[in-house]
Amino acid sequence: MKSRNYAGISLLASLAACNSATAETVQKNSTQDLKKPNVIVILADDLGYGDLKCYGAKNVETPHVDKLASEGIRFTNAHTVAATSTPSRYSLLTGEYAWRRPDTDIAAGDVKMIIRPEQYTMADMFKSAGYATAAIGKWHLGLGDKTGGQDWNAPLPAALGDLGFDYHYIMAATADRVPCVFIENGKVANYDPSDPIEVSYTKNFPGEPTGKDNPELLYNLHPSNGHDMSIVNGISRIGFMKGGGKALWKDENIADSIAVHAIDFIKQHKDEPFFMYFATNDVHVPRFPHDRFRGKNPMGLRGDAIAQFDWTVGQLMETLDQLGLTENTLIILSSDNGPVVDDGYKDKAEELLNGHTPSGPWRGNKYSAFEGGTAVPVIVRWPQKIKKTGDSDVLMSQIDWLASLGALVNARLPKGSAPDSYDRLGNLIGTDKTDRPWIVEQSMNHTLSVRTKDWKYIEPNDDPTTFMKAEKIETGNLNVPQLYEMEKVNEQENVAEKYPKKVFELQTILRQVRNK
Ligand code: NG6
Ligand code: CA
Repeated sequence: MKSRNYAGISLLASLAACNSATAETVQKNSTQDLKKPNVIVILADDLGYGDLKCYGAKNVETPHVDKLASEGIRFTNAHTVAATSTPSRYSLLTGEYAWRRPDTDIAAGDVKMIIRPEQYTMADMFKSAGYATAAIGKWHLGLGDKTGGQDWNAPLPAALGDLGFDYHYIMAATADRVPCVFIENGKVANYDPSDPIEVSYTKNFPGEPTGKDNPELLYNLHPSNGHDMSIVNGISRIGFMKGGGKALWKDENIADSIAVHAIDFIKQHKDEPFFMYFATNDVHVPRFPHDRFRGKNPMGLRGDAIAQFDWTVGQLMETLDQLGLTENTLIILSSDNGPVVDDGYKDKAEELLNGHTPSGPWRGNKYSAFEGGTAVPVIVRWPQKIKKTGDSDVLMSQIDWLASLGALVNARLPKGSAPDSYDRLGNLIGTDKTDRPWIVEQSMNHTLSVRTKDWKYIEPNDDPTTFMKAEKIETGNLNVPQLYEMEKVNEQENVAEKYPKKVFELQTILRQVRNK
């Protein structure tokens, strides 16, 4: 790693220096513990900082997640790398900032696999340390080796087996994007040879109904913005697809399907260390929870989807309990980006908020350069090691999880891999309260921000959209530098002109990170 000096301080080097101490501590501890911990990363979709009861949510009960938090550490200043799914997940799984690559924006359902097979991933890291590895749930990082025109009726030429995952059971993209099928180990799960699958993101297939032309065929969840292409299970989506037959998922069963596959994986690997990347569809649109969760709280479908997420977490916790694995399993629970209320379907999420604030105290939501885009809940539980439970306000970014978990399992990361990930294991398990000196956040339009404990700098950009009308979200875009005093008034007053030296300092960090 190159390091550059500014005013006598090498910012990147100082960050690197923090790491080695933790690594040594971990090495010493881990030789005492013969059995490596299982690691489960639970990643919710679009779950906001304020969407869990233990983070102050109104109108919804989340008893399982609350229990997890009460038995571990609840982080109050933790961030995703990006304010949308694809770049956020790319960064989490590779330890490389997504903005270093041009092809990591919100992915269509027919793009080729974005993480290249030769790239080092979190799964590779665990595999190298002797773990069984799995990815279950939402993927949204492309599959196969060509964009558009992929043959979904044959084994995919590139899939998660090439990225270090021994097993995968995933949604190809998102629930609102075709193809609406699960992929199991590189093939459509429950493939139905009598109804071959065709997918296009450019044109419809002759005679196939769409939400735009055939709204009478829609179930009672109509689009409010976009989402008016192919109709699958009475819900119109982004993109066109034909066929699928019995392989098509039922939206109300998605949570059950992924829970069942996760539980099976845990049971199969109960006697060896395992790593599971478990990414729920909840609470992304279309919100279509199972009947068991419908009508249970005043927030309607969005609240029901949060309850379904909580149930899913409970299922994993119960399985670990039954198998006696709770003590030595490290669970990290978080979200891929901040929350959104109306994300394109008329599900009454906005009308029924009833005083609930999905992003908690933060300004902005999903997509935004403001904190609401990337500030998310993070809960870490590992009963065997984390004895001091409670809150941690340490500044944290998901970019560091790969290197930190690598330190945990004594993995040797190959040179050049996970270039932006630093070992902050001590932060993650509560033994080190030193803040990361800075983190970098990415908004939907690639505006980068630098956040320190006390400050936030948002770089100027030319995008004239300051407000996304359909989603009712403040983007944080402005054509001049923005600087906020975080500890004082959050992101309310732009003080860039008042503190030019601070602006310069944070710009310098951004320049160094960009040029690394
Ligand atoms: C947007 C979609 C939104 C959601 C988002 C990706 C429209 C109008 N909006 O383009 O519904 O799918 O992409 O969300 O189509 S993410 O959490 O997977 O990044
Ligand atoms: Ca998301």
